[in-house]
Amino acid sequence: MRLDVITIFPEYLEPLNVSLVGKARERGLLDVRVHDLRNWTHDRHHTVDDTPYGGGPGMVMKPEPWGEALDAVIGGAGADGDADTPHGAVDGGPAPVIVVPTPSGVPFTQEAAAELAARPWLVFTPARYEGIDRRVIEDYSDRHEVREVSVGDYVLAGGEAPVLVMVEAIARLLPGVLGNAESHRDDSFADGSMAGLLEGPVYTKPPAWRGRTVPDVLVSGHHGRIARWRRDEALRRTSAHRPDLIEHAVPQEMDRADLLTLAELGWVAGSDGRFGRTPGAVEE
Ligand code: JDE
Repeated sequence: MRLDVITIFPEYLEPLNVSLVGKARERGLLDVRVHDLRNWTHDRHHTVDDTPYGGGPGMVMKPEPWGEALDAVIGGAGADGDADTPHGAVDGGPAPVIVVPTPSGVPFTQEAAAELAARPWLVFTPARYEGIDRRVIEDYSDRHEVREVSVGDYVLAGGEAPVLVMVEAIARLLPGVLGNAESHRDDSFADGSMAGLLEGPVYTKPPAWRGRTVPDVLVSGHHGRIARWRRDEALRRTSAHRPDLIEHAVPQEMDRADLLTLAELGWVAGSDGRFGRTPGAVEE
């Protein structure tokens, strides 16, 4: 997979040289190219921002540097030079997805990470100031797949940290990046028996630490009881931290023990076929 990042702070992307992403690059699984947006300015001050039309606080990123940078990185002719297939590929060559981090974007989820991990080429455009002139997103959307994506409901000073977040979530899904020891089949939000639930607690040696022992069931060797205990802990944690995930769960996909544990936590399946919390239910 090829990843391009266009930014006014290339040094902010240094973490892409280390750890999981850095190793994936060393092993030739990822081709990461970081570009300085100011290379595509022409004035002596390398200006990338200007005051907003209509007034108001802050500055907006000018369209011209972004247009020149994206044309240089992607190629100016469009994905396929064919107006009928705006997201097609050049002679079967790779079509990039342009990913724009913004708090106004579509939420970035594990599902979005998996979709993007299946694409051969991603181009990230992290913005500073109040964002990028809207015409840039409109213009590239005519010829390419452009995704405005939010990594959470808060406002950051720039899109570089969201790029680091997304690249790490995407890179670990690429074939050959994770070893067996760290495989992702049981992750919170991944498909599988724990799909849609948060992970429960984990323990390792020593068996006693500061007077605290490991739950007996985990050292019992009873694999069925261990699986049941983990599932109950996942349900408890999800109920406490993310009740919205329980509310959207499908009761038919729960087993009898799940329903018993959820009932202890105050959740009952309603006439609408979804879980609801009984008034005055206990949290833990
Ligand atoms: C991302 N959650 C928070 C980006 C922006 C077009 C392009 C970009 C007004 O403040 C911002 C901040 C950012 C940086 O990203 C985040 C973020 N997920 O803060 C834009 C606007 N228009 C604007």
